[in-house]
Amino acid sequence: MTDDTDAKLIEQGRKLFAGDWQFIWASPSIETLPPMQGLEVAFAGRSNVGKSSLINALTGRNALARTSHTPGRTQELIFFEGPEAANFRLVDMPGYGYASAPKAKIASWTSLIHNFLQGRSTLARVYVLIDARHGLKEVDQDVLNTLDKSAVSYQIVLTKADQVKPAELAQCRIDVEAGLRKHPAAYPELLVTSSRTGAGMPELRAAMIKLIGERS
Ligand SMILES: Nc1nc2c(ncn2[C@@H]2O[C@H](COP(=O)(O)OP(=O)(O)OP(=O)(O)O)[C@@H](O)[C@H]2O)c(=O)[nH]1
Ligand SMILES: [Mg+2]
Repeated sequence: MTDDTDAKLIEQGRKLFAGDWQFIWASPSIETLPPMQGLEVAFAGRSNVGKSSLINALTGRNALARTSHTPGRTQELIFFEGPEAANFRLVDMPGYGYASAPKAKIASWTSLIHNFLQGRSTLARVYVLIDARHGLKEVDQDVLNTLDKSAVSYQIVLTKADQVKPAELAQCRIDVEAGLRKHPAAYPELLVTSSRTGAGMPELRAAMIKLIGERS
């Protein structure tokens, strides 16, 4: 890609995400999803990794998605819609691997996440968020295995980059990239972000513009 196209995608991304974003739907179960329409991009990851915060940082809105210090804040699939003409939605997912939740709840969230990731034709990409302080865990591998079996393209996004030193971040990248070699369906490159500083947001927005271009 040339620098010119890069700059163009970044500018288009800025515009799309500066537009009007709204909450449209919350699904506690796979039976209550909104009708499929346009394209969707979902944010998956362990509890507390920063999925809801990332949606707020992308859209430049403080409280579009609800965030919390305590894990388990998002308990449903939450759909947000961008400017009408774009026909593009973001899906905030419940976190997985939240150990202190009741067992039945964990089981129902896990099946909701796995079912959604496998059976939604409007789902154009899944961003799997990994905390830059913690790296890939076994529960992440389970989700990557599910994604490998589905037809959805997915990419890893490191979060909370502001919380680690450059050397730690570099090591985390190396470790996650090594872990991804077992997952040929994954995008080999990682995106590095911080919702706190805004790092990586222009690139992530541009990646979604590129995706919309490829899929329409
Ligand atoms: N320092 C820092 N903190 C962050 C960042 N992103 C999120 N956080 C914090 O991490 C905590 C969890 O953020 P959420 O966005 O609620 O995480 P989540 O993945 O949606 O969590 P669940 O909905 O419980 O699965 C909050 O206290 C956020 O302020 C970041 O980039 N940097
Ligand atoms: Mg959340």
